[in-house]
Amino acid sequence: MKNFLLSQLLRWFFSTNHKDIGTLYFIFGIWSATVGTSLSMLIRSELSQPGSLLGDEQIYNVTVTSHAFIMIFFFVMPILIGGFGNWLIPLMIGAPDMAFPRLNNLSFWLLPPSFFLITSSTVSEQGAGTGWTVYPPLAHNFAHSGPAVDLTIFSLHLAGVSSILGATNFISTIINMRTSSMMLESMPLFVWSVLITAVLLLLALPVLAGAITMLLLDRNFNTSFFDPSGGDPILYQHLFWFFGHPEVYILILPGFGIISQIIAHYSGKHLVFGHLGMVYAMSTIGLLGFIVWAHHMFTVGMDLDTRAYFTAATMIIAIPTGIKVFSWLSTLYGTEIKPNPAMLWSIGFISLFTCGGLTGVVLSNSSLDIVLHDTYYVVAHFHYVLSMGAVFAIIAGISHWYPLISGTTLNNKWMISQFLQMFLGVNLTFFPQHFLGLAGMPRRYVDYPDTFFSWNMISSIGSMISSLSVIFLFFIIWESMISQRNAFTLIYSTPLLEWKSITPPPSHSFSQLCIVSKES
Ligand code: HAS
Ligand code: CU
Repeated sequence: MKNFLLSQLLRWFFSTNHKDIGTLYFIFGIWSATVGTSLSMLIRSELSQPGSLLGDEQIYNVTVTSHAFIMIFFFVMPILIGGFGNWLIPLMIGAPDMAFPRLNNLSFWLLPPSFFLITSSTVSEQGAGTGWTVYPPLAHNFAHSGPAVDLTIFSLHLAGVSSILGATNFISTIINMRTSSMMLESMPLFVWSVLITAVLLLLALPVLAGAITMLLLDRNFNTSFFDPSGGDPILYQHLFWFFGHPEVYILILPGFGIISQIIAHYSGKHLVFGHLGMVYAMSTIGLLGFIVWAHHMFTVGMDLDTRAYFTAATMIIAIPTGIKVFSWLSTLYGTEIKPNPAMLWSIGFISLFTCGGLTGVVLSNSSLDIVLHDTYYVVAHFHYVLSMGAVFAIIAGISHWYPLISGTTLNNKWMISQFLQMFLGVNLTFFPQHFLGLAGMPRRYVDYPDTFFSWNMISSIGSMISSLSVIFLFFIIWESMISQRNAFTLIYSTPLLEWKSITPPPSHSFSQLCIVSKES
């Protein structure tokens, strides 16, 4: 028994193996997802009808704040980059492990303390009700006294260090450890997506770290960087969004990569239409992501020229994103689409992400945004690209690679019905929020006038349907584990591009990881 415990301790706590660390990220991310979803249910319960449920505005704001932080930093990022990235990148480029395995271990183990700090913040004094943007002066010590905001800042510091270390590891691995015949341009699109994401992380996160450290100094050491009397609160917004906008592409790019792999696979074409174009599209999105940040700040009193610039620059991102969407569709063109779970989630991703992207283009018009800023229209926009973009990509990836990761298979019929249920749930939740936003319902408010009742009630019912469908997903995963249907895993290499190298790729350099279960 003692030996068993010791071996488990060595395997999981001190692990340097990319698959074990990937598994830890998955477990941690799924755990965080349950916490984040619970918080979202609290929000939707409060808003299901006018009047007060929680009975306290600050508690509501703390709930919204930690919902956002947990979903972004402890669910989507760990699963997409830590989980899928760790599991798949070394396999896809034919490397034995990540470049710095012990650093990889550290990247993961910084997250649980970070999570501990964010949860501590919610129960310290009145909690941090600042929203995930942590804007001063609300986040200053005269509006949020007590340790809650400081704990939030420390949590972000740790999560940031974890991500920066992870990013350096991915960049080093992908640049240096590819099998000798794998040229950069022939790398699988998921690998490309993680490489670009890692570069974004490396450039954006230090700016966030700087901004929140300045805020920490303001709060505790009498500096006045962001103090309205003497300092400049708008400076904080610039710094935050210089990180914040690239961050939204950090959340979606690995999802793009996953969808590309799945569509290439199930279309039977092995390659996405316009492989190289996809690489350029993702790089362009990454690059442009750094020069559009002030579209989050149109209402701060910018001059017209600046507004015109940020509107135009933002709109241009629709072009590379359109290239991606139309390349996926062109890949699917002429193929027979069998209704399997991974494909359903991918097609759901393409259609709903596009809806969210289009409302983004609406918001990028500064004159419209002056009206729509801080309304539920924005909430609808970002949940279409996140809850139905990033989350659909995650579930698509789980459906596709579950047999590789677990060695067992999921029940396909249940997965399809779970998809239909969740598709209904999320659309019912977030589509009405466009109407609420257009009608002027502000975000981050605990209550609303009676006129907004119907759409809010429908939204809350939708959220219940999607939560139930998530529980169904957990049941399906549990069932696959107890039934132990062994996946017959076949990992084979497919010619990615016409390999331009003189030597044929060695057998361990898979461009595509593919699983054929016994059932199919
Ligand atoms: Fe966004 C706010 C604009 C993509 C996430 N976004 C947010 C927030 C989040 C978020 C979390 O300009 C709220 C932050 C907060 O807490 O305050 N967003 C865009 C634009 C895009 C975009 C233009 N967002 C994302 C992605 C996210 C994300 C991806 C995460 C995964 N977003 C905004 C703006 C705000 C904003 C404003 C601030 C609002 C405010 O007031 O606070 C683009 O990257 C989307 C490109 C995708 C498409 C769809 C596919 C393209 C096709 C090609 C043809 C389309 C064309 C356009 C030519 C466009 C199919 C024609 C246009 C028509 C309308 C017909
Ligand atoms: Cu943005």
